[in-house]
Amino acid sequence: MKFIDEANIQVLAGKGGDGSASFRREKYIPRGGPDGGDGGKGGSVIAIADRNINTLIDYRFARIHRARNGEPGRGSDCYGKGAEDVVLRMPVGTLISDKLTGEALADLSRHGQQAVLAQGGRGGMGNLHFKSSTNRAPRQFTRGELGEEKELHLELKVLADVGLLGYPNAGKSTFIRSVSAAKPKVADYPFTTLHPNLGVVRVSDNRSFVVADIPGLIEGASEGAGLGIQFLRHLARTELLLHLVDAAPMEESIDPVAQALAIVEELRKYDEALFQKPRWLILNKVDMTDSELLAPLRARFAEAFGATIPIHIISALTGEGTKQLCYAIAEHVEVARAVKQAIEDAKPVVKVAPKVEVPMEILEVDFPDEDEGKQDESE
Ligand SMILES: Nc1nc2c(ncn2[C@@H]2O[C@H](COP(=O)(O)OP(=O)(O)OP(=O)(O)O)[C@@H](O)[C@H]2O)c(=O)[nH]1
Ligand SMILES: [Mg+2]
Repeated sequence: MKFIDEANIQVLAGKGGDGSASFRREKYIPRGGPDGGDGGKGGSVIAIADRNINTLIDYRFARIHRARNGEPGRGSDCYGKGAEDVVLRMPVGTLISDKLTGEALADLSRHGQQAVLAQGGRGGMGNLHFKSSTNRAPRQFTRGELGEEKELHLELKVLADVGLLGYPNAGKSTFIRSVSAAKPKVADYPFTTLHPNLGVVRVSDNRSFVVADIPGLIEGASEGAGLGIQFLRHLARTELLLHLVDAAPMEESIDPVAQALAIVEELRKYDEALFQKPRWLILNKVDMTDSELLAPLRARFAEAFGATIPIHIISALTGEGTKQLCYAIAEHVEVARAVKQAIEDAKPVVKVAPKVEVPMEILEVDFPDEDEGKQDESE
């Protein structure tokens, strides 16, 4: 079961360009002043949270992300060009940690949030930088700093927005197959599904939600009957539960209303919070249901569950009613997400302390040109 999406990547920032130690040499100015420019900064590798990206799958294919080096400074006051940063777009909710130390580096919890994964090296200083009234012909310069390199572990908890609940054979897996690209096994015997499956339902561009299909529940599940209720924990963070009901049971003795009530009772025993979540009744297999029996059945459900419970009638097999249902779910989920986001936005932003800069080592060059040396010594 894959409720966690993960990837390991390597990020390599660029080295800063070296500073240049150079003196002006023009035809009629034999002893020109220092003109060595600074090196450009190395490119950094930066992560940015993007709500339009849902998975880390791209990072399992592209593992190495390298930013370019800064260009070295040159004579004639030429500064080296800085390298551009490499920007990696990741899903909101991605946790980034150092693979070797396990240290958490960033938690991309909101859209647009950025984190520097590998800092590009600073450019070195050219000798022009060291010019002063007492040092008119500086030979000093500094080298560009090395860029950071890290092995990172990316982790994304794929949170289901919607959970499917229901008796075995109600058609939960058939439903997720018909509305998403997920292809869990479907069969006409109970407990076909043995572990949870996630499916992404895309109702239109940029409108999608994730559905979790879990193994069926039966009466007594909270005491361990069937596969038990262990899988209900996967529904803890969903915004909506869809309770699928087989509206056309094979055995005439089965009463869909009583069966559905029994499952809700298991839910209540498992966790009051889950029981209190918004829950819709989905009467499935309408293609098999006698149309005359449908209205009375619906009325019995409304009576048993309360008139305010939303009831949808679908056929997961033929697709009847599923499109309207998915639009309604998308709307519900969007409102719930907006409320969550508003709560998140109201939290104070944690500020990261700026990195302490290490002073650069100052190097000196020896110019073979005697004249320059003498001039330097005389000052
Ligand atoms: N006629 C008809 N059959 C359906 C419909 N939905 C599901 N079925 C059938 O019902 C049987 C059970 O479907 P599943 O999707 O495996 O049911 P499930 O709820 O996932 O079952 P478990 O994984 O065992 O809990 C299969 O034979 C499906 O083809 C429907 O809308 N109409
Ligand atoms: Mg199933």
